[in-house]
Amino acid sequence: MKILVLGGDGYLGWPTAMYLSNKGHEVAVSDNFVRRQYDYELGAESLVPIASLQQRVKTWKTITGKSMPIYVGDLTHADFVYEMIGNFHPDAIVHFGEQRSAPYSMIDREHAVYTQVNNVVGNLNVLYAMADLDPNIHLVKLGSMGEYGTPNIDIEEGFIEINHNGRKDVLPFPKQPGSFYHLSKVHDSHNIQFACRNFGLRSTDLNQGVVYGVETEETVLHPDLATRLDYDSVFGTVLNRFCIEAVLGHPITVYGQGTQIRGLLDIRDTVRCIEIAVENPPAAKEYRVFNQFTEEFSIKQLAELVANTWPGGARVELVDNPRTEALAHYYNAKHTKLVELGLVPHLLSDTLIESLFRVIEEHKDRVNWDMIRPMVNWRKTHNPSHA
Ligand code: NAD
Ligand code: USQ
Repeated sequence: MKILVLGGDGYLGWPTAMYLSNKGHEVAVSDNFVRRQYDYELGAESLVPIASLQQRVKTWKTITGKSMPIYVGDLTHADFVYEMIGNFHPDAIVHFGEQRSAPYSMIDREHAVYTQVNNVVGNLNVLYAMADLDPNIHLVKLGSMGEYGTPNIDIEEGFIEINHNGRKDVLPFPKQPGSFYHLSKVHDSHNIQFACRNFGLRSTDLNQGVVYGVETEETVLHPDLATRLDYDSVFGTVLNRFCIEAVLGHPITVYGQGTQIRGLLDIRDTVRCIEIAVENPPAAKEYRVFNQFTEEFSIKQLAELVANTWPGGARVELVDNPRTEALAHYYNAKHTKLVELGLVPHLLSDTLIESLFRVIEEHKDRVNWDMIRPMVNWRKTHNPSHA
């Protein structure tokens, strides 16, 4: 298949592009490099050094003989999106190309507006380009488990049957996201579902949990093929951060009491889930939702697991929670559809987080300790000068 990977320079987009290329698909990657720009803005950097996208693609070609065209541009520019899709003619578009940090979206008004415009407008341009150029293209869109929030009932995969006043219907599962970033994903989901109904598009919305790990079969082939690993409190995600904190000898920063529960998955399962979604497309006009995670953990469990696995041991510190999120809550989210289609999960208990520790050890001297403590607070302070 011809597959266009949007956000192909990112943490997950780059390993997915190589994985799909290795499986024999014809892959093109697209990015505007804004993720590298956020690093300059924050004074942060990937723990693992990363090559430019051009160098990555060149090394990939040298090692495997496979070409990977690059489209450089911003998805919020419609002309760019139309030209790219018209030029490459993909069978499937895998859309990773959004601002993906909840704390970044909560810095202030400007960052909230940027996040929602970037994500919602970019996604809308992709939907319109598909409708105008080829409604048969399958959009595989990265959403988030955080779209659902933490309701006091089981979370279904996208839809729930509701009985109300003697009538019943199958309706989108209620959404109660916890940041302006997560809200942008909810808006995307609604726009995609409407575009399927209205323009006859087909799409898979993947509500992905928190990803951990940094190595896939492809990233380890050469240092130029490595993907980024974020540890700063704005872009670093929880399990990656906890492992880095342990190796550094920094306390493991559990927000609140650590009783929050989240769905997680290994980066090797992310790339496989995308392959499964792409190779099993929905029917024309179908909008479907898969919950893409493999296991649930409380944040405290993750902290203890890391502290007990790191040979030197680690101190767990309960930090004032900078976020507005439910602490003690019910959580039981369905996640069977990808397994039914062939996903065999890498479970955390069988996974060598030792391999993550090894990569971190190798690069620990690059860490800027000032970037670890939380620096964004969800509860906006009164600031009349910015009214
Ligand atoms: P990332 O920030 O590393 O990668 C996203 C890429 O998209 C970046 O390279 C960025 O430059 C690019 N991009 C952003 N806006 C763009 C625009 N307007 N035009 C062109 N390119 C643009 O993020 P990631 O961790 O690889 O996440 C990829 C996707 O998966 C995101 O949509 C994210 O919401 C979702 N997701 C990530 C995780 C996780 O744990 N990392 C979990 C669930 C869902
Ligand atoms: N947390 C800590 N300590 C830390 C960092 C995080 O206790 O040092 C806690 C947070 O309070 C939160 C949980 O860990 O309860 C997860 O935080 P996170 O930063 O790992 O994940 P989140 O902000 O939800 O965002 C990440 C990705 C995002 C994706 C989402 C999937 O950045 O792109 O959509 O995971 S999900 O969480 O399922 O919504």
